Amino acid sequence: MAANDRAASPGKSGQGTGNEALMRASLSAVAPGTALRDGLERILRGNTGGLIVLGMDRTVESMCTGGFVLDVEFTATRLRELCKLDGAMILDKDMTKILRAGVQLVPDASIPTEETGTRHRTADRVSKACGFPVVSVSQSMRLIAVYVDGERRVLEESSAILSRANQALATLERYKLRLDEVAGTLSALEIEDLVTVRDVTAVSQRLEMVRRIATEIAEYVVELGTDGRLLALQLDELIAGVEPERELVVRDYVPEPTAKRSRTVAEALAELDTLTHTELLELPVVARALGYSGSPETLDSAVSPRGYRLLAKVPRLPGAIIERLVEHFGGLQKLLAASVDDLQAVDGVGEARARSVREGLSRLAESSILE
Ligand code: 3AT
Ligand code: 3AT
Ligand code: MN
Repeated sequence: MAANDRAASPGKSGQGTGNEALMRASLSAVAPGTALRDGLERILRGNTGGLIVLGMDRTVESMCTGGFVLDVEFTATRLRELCKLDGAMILDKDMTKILRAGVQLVPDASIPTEETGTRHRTADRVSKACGFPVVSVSQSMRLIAVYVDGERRVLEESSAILSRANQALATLERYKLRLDEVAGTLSALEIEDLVTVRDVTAVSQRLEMVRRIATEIAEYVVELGTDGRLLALQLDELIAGVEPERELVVRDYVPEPTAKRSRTVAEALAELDTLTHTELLELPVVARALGYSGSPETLDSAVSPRGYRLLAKVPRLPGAIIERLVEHFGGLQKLLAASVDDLQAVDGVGEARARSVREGLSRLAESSILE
């Protein structure tokens, strides 16, 4: 899959089909910093080629002819030496052992492949036949590729991946700033009970955009291995709290079910996830994903939050208590108006906790209005 394809539908990559997950795991297994990558780089530098199957089972066994049965511990240097032999190498699934070397692989010739060269046609076919990843090191083109069920990914230099990752990171930073803005506005409007569907939708939209670019960067982090440590730290810091916030907004605003329309929190979240990049840019479409009708009038209609998102900002308040508070009071405005005594009417809320909720909410109200 090309980088562009991935960028076009990153929402779906979060869930990951079986193949996507296996490709990610394989890229992680050959990422810089691993012994396998070290071995592959040595093969490249030595100007030989390689064909390595990352797993052994009956199917692989049935495709093996000739070669040597070894069953020795895997090391990068052994990998490089044994690749001087003609033929393929077979590792165990955990890549701790070299099971065979110098093997001629004979996959079913009826398996279609568009690769050229016997090594690469074989890699493609074997990956399709056995389900294990297959790595090729091309001698003539000097590149390393991973095949997973016929999908081929060429490994790139860390510097090339990093420069794309850093561009994505800069975009993420911009998206995050904008998200913080609209989320701050939403909090202030919630305190004053002036929220419209448009404000909620804008926050959901921005959360989704941040999440998608973050997914893309997380894939670079996998590919970069130890070269991506700094990137991973920056990513974690930027997206802290984004995933919970995404759910809290939906829990606050998903419309009560009516005869015509009903949407659960999980459905709304799934719906947001499936929006294409273009759909995500249109507020009415995002509003519809949340469960609203999505007409222009709807965007300007008033809504009130249940209170999950702001309660989550009160320190040390367990989820079960938040649930009961929302259920008891039925909305943020009532919670804001509740006295310490009122709050204590809720099961599990003693005087100390009632005070801390009261103070927490008052502090949020003050800071939101000042912004
Ligand atoms: P050399 O002595 O190295 O020439 P070899 O038996 O060691 O012969 P290799 O495995 O090094 O053979 O393969 C060399 C090339 O021979 C690679 C490929 O272009 C061609 N070749 C090998 N097997 C086949 C095949 N089944 N069909 C078409 N070409 C093949
Ligand atoms: P290069 O890009 O030249 O490295 P290629 O796909 O052009 O790869 P070749 O036909 O030149 O492949 O073959 C190069 C070597 O690949 C020859 C042999 O050591 C290995 N190889 C090719 N086919 C098989 C196979 N079926 N099983 C094991 N090793 C193979
Ligand atoms: Mn060749």
